[in-house]
Amino acid sequence: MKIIQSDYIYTPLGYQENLAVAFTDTIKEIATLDTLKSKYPQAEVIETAANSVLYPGFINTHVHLEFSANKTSLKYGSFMPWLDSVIEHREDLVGDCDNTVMMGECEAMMRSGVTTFGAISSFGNELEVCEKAPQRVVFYNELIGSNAQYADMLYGDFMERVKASQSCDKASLIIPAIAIHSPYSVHPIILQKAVNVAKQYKLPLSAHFLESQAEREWLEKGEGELKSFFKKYFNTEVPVTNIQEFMYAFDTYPTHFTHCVQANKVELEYLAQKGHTIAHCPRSNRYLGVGRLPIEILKDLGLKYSVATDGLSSNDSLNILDELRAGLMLHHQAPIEKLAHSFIESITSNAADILGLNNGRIAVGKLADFAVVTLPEVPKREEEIALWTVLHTKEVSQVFVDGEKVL
Ligand code: MCF
Ligand code: FE
Repeated sequence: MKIIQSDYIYTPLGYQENLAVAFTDTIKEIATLDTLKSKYPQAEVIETAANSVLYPGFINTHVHLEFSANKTSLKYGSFMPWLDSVIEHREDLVGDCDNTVMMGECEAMMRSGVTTFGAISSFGNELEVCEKAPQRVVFYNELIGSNAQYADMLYGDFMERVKASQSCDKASLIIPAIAIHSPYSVHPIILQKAVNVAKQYKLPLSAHFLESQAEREWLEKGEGELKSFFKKYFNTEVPVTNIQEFMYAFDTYPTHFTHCVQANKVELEYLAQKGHTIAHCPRSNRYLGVGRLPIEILKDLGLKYSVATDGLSSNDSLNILDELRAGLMLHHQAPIEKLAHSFIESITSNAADILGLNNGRIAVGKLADFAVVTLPEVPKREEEIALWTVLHTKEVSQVFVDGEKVL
């Protein structure tokens, strides 16, 4: 048994003072330090610095580790030139991205307090790193392929990767999962098969959806910049699906849709009604010039979102607190204190609910994943702790995963 105390604890009831948490790999009890010490006299007591806040470990629901080598290769500014540059540099970038580079990025995420991340994997190359990484990893095996001719082969390869992630050692904290790349890049036949696999094994399911204006135009009219892209690289001129058909394919299984920046109100309402959720990537959206997700309307629609970093293919760091700070700037019209609260919720309890994990909250019975944030001085008002956390934390001071101290 371990006991950790800090000046504040972020609980489902808000920031609470003068409490401590007793835990093994799960949270056993929350009470005053004296109470816990007398109840568990053998427990190791963990100190935290003054002005520390104990958070449930942060969760980054959407990241592409295999693009971790990108710094100045991919073109930013708008979506299609970016996609062209991915095609041009993908091989080199993936080749340059060895286990050391990827592990470095897992550690960078950890220093920002991330104890769980959702890794989108195109080739399965990241599995070894994700097994060794200290964090829990929702390992999203990506399905991609719009050409019916190669669909069976691609699906076969995809299923091999799914199986490999299903047979990882329990101690690796790998959670197998499925990612559909996008409506423009996945043939509806294999899409439905993959959704059925997710349903059968109850695997977390995710898909990039309505990220750019080009995607919308292509799916709606078979026109726009994606038309010349498909003509050039795949010698086709008709989309394999449309917005509705793609969305309906997920009707019976709650899915985490990434971006949705170009979704209209009716589509967002539909996603909400079916119990789906959104991964919101502020910096990726800004760097690829795709627009702003109107997060201010999501609450009324009952649509849950997480804030996530996406990969270094469309970002400058995988630090989740860098992402929240960028989000505060992107959504400049929103009341800042409330937004900071919503963001913290989005990377803790919301993210855990979205991924179906028993963490993300400091409450009895939850998994003992924690991040300790140390504020530079005494917070003068409790209602601003979320904001000060986001603004002042470049790196957290301690991290625990599954009850073990990893930082
Ligand atoms: O989320 C961003 C932008 N939207 C789509 N895909 C990706 C993102 N970052 C990396 N990707 C990957 C995707 O997983 O890019 C590849 C896919 O494997 C290119 S799709 C031709
Ligand atoms: Fe992505």
